[in-house]
Amino acid sequence: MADYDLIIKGGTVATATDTFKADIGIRDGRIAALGLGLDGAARTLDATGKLVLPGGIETHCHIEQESATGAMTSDDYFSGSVSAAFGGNSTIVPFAAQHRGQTITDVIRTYDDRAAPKSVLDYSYHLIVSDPTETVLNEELPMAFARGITSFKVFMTYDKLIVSDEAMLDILVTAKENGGLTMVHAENNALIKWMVNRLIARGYAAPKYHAVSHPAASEAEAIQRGIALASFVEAPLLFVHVSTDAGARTIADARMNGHMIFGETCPQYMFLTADDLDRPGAEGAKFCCSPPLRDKATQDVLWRHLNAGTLQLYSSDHAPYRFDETGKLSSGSNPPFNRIANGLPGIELRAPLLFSEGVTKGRLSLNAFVALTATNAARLFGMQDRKGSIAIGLDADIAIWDPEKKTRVTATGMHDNMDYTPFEGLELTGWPVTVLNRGNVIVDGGELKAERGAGQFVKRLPFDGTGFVPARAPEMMPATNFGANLF
Ligand code: DUC
Ligand code: ZN
Ligand code: ZN
Repeated sequence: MADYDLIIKGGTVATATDTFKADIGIRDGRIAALGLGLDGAARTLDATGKLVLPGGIETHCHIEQESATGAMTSDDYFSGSVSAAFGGNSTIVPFAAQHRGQTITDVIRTYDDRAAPKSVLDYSYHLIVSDPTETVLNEELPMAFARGITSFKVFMTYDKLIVSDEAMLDILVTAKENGGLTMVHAENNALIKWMVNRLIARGYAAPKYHAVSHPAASEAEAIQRGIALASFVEAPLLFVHVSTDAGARTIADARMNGHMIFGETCPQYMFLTADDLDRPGAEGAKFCCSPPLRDKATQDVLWRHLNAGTLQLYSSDHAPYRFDETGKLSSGSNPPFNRIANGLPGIELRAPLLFSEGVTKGRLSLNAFVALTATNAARLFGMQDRKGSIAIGLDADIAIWDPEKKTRVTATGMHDNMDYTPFEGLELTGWPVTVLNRGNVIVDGGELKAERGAGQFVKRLPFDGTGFVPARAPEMMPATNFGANLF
């Protein structure tokens, strides 16, 4: 009998901390051995000249999700997970959205029904909580955490999703007490609404005014407020899709002060700018997302924040709405900016964009790339016992990258259910040519090898933040409890 089911031979392995030559022996879906000259497998993959990296973990994507205004994303759990797999990912964590009036139990059941028969990748969900009733806070969220769904997102903007500051405090405390991690969309609702109303009233309705209506000040203020609330109750808080220098610097400052504050940014803020919203006709609608695209100076500064560790996550925020009446043009062929579905597709390009622009061009180390695309997500979202690195005992979730492979991005080359890509025409160097999930080859040589529904639900651990929570000097411990058991 063979010692291993599969050996990946001759590659250069990289983790978030180390780069070394090793073969990888895989047995029963897990990494069983690492070493040179491994032998005795039913099957061998030759990785000579290739990089052998942990499979990506995409923890910010919207798949088979209704928005608060009723629009359905174009990708379901099959096309979304397939596209993610072709982009070097082994695990996805999309959102399971509660709309007001829905119970969390129903939401989870709905998403289980959507994901289990279709996902080719292992998956979990973050809940979106828009209706934090007493039952949700005291019964349903603790129940979801116990089921291994240990993170959820709340919104500081959008009338149909926004939670008040008081509700946010309740939510943060509930998460803290039950081992959950709160994620937040931080933009100032009043400022955006005020801008939208004035712009539309004065006839400034073209897509480019979407960026004008969501100024950097809106993000900066909401991040400051979110930090004030979270640090007051000493709860961890993750700011998603950070798009401004002011926002990122506020996060860096909070971390410097020892608060459990984390940040994520996305490829659209690093590779596109608000100028893309000013393309002819309605084309700019393809680039409407919130927070909006910014400018070249912000791109440069976000690279620095990624390298400096201010932002631990880099996610696609894949929110696929087609450029037709089902998506971007649901309010007509020339919609005002405030009636365009918010979001860009990009789940397949997330890691290749960062590899090409970061690793290939020398702006990011290979180990930082691994941390940003896999390891940090595993640790922040409670999957570190199974995923996010290459080590004996972990799931054999692996992406084999050809660092020389050149790809010209086209919409038709993508495997999602979209009719455009905002990254059309970019020339990339480096691509994940073979992808494994729990030892099974799911993508190889440009072909899908996985069965629909082969992915499994990942029961995640409570948030613990080991290695991520900033060190805090004892004199900086806030004296907020005043001896009473308030939170
Ligand atoms: N927030 C997201 O995270 N994605 C799409 C739109 C939004 O508001
Ligand atoms: Zn958001
Ligand atoms: Zn999103």
